[in-house]
Amino acid sequence: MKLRKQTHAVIGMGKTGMSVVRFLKGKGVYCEVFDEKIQDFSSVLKDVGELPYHAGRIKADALLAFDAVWVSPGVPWQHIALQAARDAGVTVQGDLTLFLQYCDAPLIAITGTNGKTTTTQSIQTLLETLPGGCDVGGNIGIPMLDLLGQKNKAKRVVLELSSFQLERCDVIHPKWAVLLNVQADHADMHASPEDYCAAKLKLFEHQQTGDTAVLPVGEQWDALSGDLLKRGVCVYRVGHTQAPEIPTDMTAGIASDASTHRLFWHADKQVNTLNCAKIPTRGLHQHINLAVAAQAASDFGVSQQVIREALSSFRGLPHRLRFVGDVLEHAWFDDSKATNPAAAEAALASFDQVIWICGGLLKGLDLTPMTDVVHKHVCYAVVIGKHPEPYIRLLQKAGVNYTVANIMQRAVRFAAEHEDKLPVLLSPAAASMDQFKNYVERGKVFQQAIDALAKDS
Ligand code: UMA
Repeated sequence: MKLRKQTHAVIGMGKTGMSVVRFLKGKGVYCEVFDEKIQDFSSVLKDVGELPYHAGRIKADALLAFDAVWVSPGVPWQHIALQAARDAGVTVQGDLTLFLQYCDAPLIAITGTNGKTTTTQSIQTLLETLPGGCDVGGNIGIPMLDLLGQKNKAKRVVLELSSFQLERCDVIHPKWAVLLNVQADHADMHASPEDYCAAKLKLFEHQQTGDTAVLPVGEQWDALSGDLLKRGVCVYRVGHTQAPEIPTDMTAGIASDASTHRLFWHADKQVNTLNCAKIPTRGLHQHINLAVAAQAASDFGVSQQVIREALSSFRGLPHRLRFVGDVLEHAWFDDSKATNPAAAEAALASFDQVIWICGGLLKGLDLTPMTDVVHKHVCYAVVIGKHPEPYIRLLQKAGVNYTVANIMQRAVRFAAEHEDKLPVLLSPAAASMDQFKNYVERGKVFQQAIDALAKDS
């Protein structure tokens, strides 16, 4: 696409929109910006200079005069104005399309419902130890176009990609592509679960001989694996298995027997193992992400000693099943990033019994699949959020005692007062935006409430 001679619209002036504007303006391209929530553009535009801007609901015919429209991931792809522009033949894409046109470094791309950030960050940390290093961007919070503007670009790029970013990109061809899992999420943004899954699978559509695809174990992915193998793609299957020996049909993951969980990955056709007890962060789901990172690092030439040292010192990322202190005889864990039921289920299963703080914005998801895990691992629950009803129904069905606390500070107090001095886990199984700016703020408020308890005790 010859950018310069065209007119461009940028939709959504959050992190992504701002990076698109910076990029386009850097190339001397004419653009106008749209945002449906921002009313006062002065603070937003101070970094990029004056631009024509449009506040308020975007109408169906507003975009027809542009050659290209760049849409932020949080703006629904089915938005009526975007549909009208697509129908009229306007190029409507996301920042990933633009990024791929200008990025010439080998691309490692990570998608999945849960575990993307941990995997992406771990891979970047490991590849950064190689000459030429590794840049990181995407859904992790660093807009990918900002990587292109850097003075010292790394020799490799690792991108965390959400379904929103993938659905608004027609062609992507990563050298090393990972699908961690597909679990229920974002039912409010995608037309169907199939549509959500299809967006994630775009990662593999253009892979060929010389590329690597990492897929979960399980029948669901066998056909895709077969198809990729026929195209000459190297396919790794990863996940958790109950087996005393490392299975020959898996490349990386966790193998468990009655007493031990072993993280494994391959290098030069040799299997490498590490006892999970040596890894400071908890949760088999997190350890699988680390196994994928170890595999990526091995494939790209990081030494086995560096990989082992990194795994053995990994404490986990903030708000992801992180131990945050011992207060009033409870161990407290912050898993605020668990914004869907599957993520919370994995966190609960990493404890024998917990006091569970749950609730928030459910995004149209179904909590019923959590019933057995909640019954088995939750001793008592405290519900936060503006709409506690679905959580109450789940807890009743699971036969678990609960209190509705609504706000975090009260939830933390109720949890602390419980007679069983069990670990307390914030793992909401919900997004945070009914009460907080994002999951990070929710985690910080949780920590502040614990600190306040410690001070008063
Ligand atoms: N807006 C509209 N109309 C709408 C929706 C939003 O005009 O219907 C405007 C808002 O007023 C706002 C702007 O769009 O000004 C926000 O755009 P955005 O929601 O795309 O947010 P960004 O700041 O650009 O952040 C996005 C990702 N956000 C989402 O996918 C929702 C960030 O992922 C990502 O880190 C960032 O780009 C950089 O790549 C966050 C996220 O929550 C962490 N991701 C989801 C998740 O992980 O579950 C997918």
